[in-house]
Amino acid sequence: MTQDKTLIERRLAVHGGAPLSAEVMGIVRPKLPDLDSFIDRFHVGMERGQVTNNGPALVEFEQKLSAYCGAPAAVTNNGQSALMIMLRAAGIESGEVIVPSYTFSATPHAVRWVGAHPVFADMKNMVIDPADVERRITSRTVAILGVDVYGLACNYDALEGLGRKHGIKVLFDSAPSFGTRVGGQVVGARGDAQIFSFHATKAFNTMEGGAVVSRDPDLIARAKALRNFGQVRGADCDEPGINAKMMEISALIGIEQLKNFDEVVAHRFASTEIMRRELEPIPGLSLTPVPTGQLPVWLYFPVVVDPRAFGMNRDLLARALERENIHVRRYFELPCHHLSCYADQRHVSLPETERVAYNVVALPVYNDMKSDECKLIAQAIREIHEQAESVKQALE
Ligand code: T4K
Repeated sequence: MTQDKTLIERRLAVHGGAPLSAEVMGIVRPKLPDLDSFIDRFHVGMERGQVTNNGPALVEFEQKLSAYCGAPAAVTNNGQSALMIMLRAAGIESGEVIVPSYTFSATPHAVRWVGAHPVFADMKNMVIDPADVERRITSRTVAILGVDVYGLACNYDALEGLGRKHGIKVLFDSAPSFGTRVGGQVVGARGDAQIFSFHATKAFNTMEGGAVVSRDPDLIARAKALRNFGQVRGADCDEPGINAKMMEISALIGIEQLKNFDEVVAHRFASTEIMRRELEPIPGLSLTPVPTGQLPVWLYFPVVVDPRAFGMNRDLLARALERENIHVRRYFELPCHHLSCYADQRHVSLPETERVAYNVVALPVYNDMKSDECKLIAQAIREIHEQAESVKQALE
């Protein structure tokens, strides 16, 4: 039996075989529109000399974005500035804001930058756990800032309910989830406001970019002033703002990206469903369930590894995959309560956050992913599991 098995087993790259993927599969494969689709309009802007400061492309992109999300939008130069502006425009300048620890550092940093204090809550099924949020609400709490980790929308209904019950703001850092649908509706108009990132690593890519979206027109008017130094009437400012204006070139790219973005979202979701089907039978892997009625854009596809059942920990799996030319990431390998700048909360109890953060691998998902690529990733993981003992020996 053993001999037969050896005969059919592919020689893994860690054992000196050829990598399963001939080409390097990076963690992202950014997709930008064809230059020809917007270069004429860019030339016109260049000739006029207007390349930023609320130019015609920005105005058009903002209108189209609002229509897509079903709520007014203020476009910015990146997701981090959108976050800071959203918090300020929602009146958050002090007090405590409850955030997940399992997120990119940008989330709690923005809270600190506006003068408030992040309080970390635990997670469930990849996103902030509303039950743990409620346990952490005190008289000092001014807002909840949920995060749509990996493009999976957090539990908007439950968090909005907590906001109403306790009289606090509910905001969403939806940096990775532009295009995700909940109940058939593209996200953007939930809570008091949401933000998005259009960074080059995101499914919706304007090179750098972001947006604040809210049903509250006053909040959006304030956000638009804040992104332009706070200016409201000519040079006059009601409050100090920053420079968070998007350049015309990014807005032109955004207009093009919007044209087929629903198809992109559906394709990314379908790609992850292929991976889910292929990975599900492999022992020791947990895949995040998608809540009923949600169509996530899935920025990456997270897989949580149980080292005992899988045969090795996620660090070794990541290294073995890299040898096969498949690059994965350990997002967010340092949960935010373990960052030095939040050392005051280092000992807070967040068991699910720690379990996921130290055992997860984020698999690549591309706008133009081929089904063969999805199967290849799953095949590599299955084979590494099947030869776990010798892979460990080769790597350790
Ligand atoms: N809130 C949340 C929850 C977020 O996740 C983020 C950002 C924000 C707020 C703030 O939004 P922005 O201000 O960024 O708009 C990335 C991104 O820089 C960051 O946008 C993202 N989240 C974060 C989770 O990840 P890195 O450190 O992973 O990027 P890097 O440079 O290692 O690149 C990753 C891969 O992408 C590499 O293999 C190279 C490739 N790549 C990268 C860039 C920049 C390209 O192929 N082309 C490129 O232009 O941070």
